[in-house]
Formats: sequence, C-alpha cells, structure tokens
Amino acid sequence: MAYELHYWPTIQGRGEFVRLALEAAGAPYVDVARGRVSQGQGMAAMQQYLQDESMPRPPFAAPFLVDGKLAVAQTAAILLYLGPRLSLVGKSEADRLWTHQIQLTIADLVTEVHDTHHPVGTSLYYEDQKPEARRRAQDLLKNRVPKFLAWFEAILQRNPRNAGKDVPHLVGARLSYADLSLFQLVEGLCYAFPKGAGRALKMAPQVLALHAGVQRNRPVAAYLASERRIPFNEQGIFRRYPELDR
Ligand SMILES: N[C@@H](CCC(=O)N[C@@H](CS)C(=O)NCC(=O)O)C(=O)O
Repeated sequence: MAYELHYWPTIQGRGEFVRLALEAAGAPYVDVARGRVSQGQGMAAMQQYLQDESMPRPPFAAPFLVDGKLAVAQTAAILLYLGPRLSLVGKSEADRLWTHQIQLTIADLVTEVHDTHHPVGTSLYYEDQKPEARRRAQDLLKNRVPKFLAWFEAILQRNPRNAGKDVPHLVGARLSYADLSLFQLVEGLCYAFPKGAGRALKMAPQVLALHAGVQRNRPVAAYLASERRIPFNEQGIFRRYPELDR
C-alpha cells in the first residue's frame, strides 16, 4: 500500500521534508493534494481530513501522512514514524532520539525563517508587516542562522564516523532523514537569502559537504530533476524577498 502524503500542492514548504525522505527511500507514495479529483485525490481529499469532525485524532495542519488507518501530523513526528520503515534512521534508541532531536532543531529554524516574512501574524499579508519583517530578517541572518549552522557544523565534526569521509552524516555512517532535511534547509536558505545565508555557510564547510553529498545521492538527484520537485516560490516558507536579504 502506498503512503498518502497530504500537503499543499503548489509549494515545497514543510511537506518537502517528507517528500525527500519518501523519494530517497524509493517508497511508494501518493502526493494526495496534487492528484486527480477523478481518482479521489486533489485538495478536497486533504481538506476532508482536516474538516472531518468524526475523527478522534485529527491533524491540526498539513503536512500529514496517512498509512492505512493511521494519520500522523507534524513533520518531525511523520519522519519519526517513517524513519525506521524507510531505513533512514539508525536502529538504536539513542540514534533514533538523536535524529529526532536534530529534526526538531531544523523545524525550529524553519519556523524562524517563516517568521521573517510573517513576524506579526501568520494570518496577515506580508505587505502589511514589511518593516517588522525587515527587522526580523536582519536578526535571523546576523545571529540566528549563524548560531544554528555552527551547531550543525559542530555535530558533523563531532560525529566520529565522519573521520576521513568526503560526505559527512549527522548520525552514524549512513544517510538519515535528518541529513535530507538539513540538505533541504540549506537549499531553502540559499534560495531565500542568497547573500546572508551564503555568508553564513562559508563558516560551515561540513554542512556544505553534506549538502553536496545529498544532492549527488542517486534517487534524490532523480527527484530534484523531476517535475515532482516543485520550484521554490513566494507562497512557500522560503521566499525570496531581496529587501529581507541585506
Ligand atoms: N509544526 C508543524 C507546522 C505545520 C504547519 O504550520 N503547516 C502549515 C503549512 S507548512 C499549515 O498548513 N498551517 C495551517 C495553520 O496553521 O492554520 C509541522 O512541523 O508540521
């Protein structure tokens, strides 16, 4: 049975962290909201879950994954669930917990990036919060992105399994969903803030090496070159507003 991924059909957004894991593992999945209405898919199929008042454990927001009778929301929880099933996480409890911690930390930065264009309110237009957005982005690029990247760099350097390797991994010696997510984070930062993130990434050579390694991964490279990979745009989380990239 194919996994059902439910996410907004026109953006990478948070759904992309799940798409990358499914694609890297070659797992069968349906990107439901991008599918055909005639096949019971499309946006209506996703909205049905969000609005179904009879569901005892409804998702609060997309992305969510449906696997048979189970529906799991929250990006990091979806990956916690998929990790062992897709062989994208170590076997020990310590490895699984560490991978989950890294994923939650990535999610924290994703939220901070989102808040650069919506610092006052998610329900308000960007155009109605531009001065605040500029201040927020300035702090993100000056302080927050360098701090997060320094932590990713440090944990890559401290992973003993990376010694002498060209392609480092965040956990152990194999590709994990956290590696895929860090790749996506770097992609997003470089799209949204080519100047500010570019400067910060110069201080994080291991992060850049991981990014290059994931980009060369065969299923990931095939996915990135396919139509399934939605281009970044200004409706997603990583938005290119030059005025925010000072
Ligand atoms: N913490 C959640 C955030 C989920 C979330 O904010 N989803 C957005 C799209 S990326 C959404 O559909 N939000 C609707 C809402 O918050 O009302 C996660 O990591 O999955």
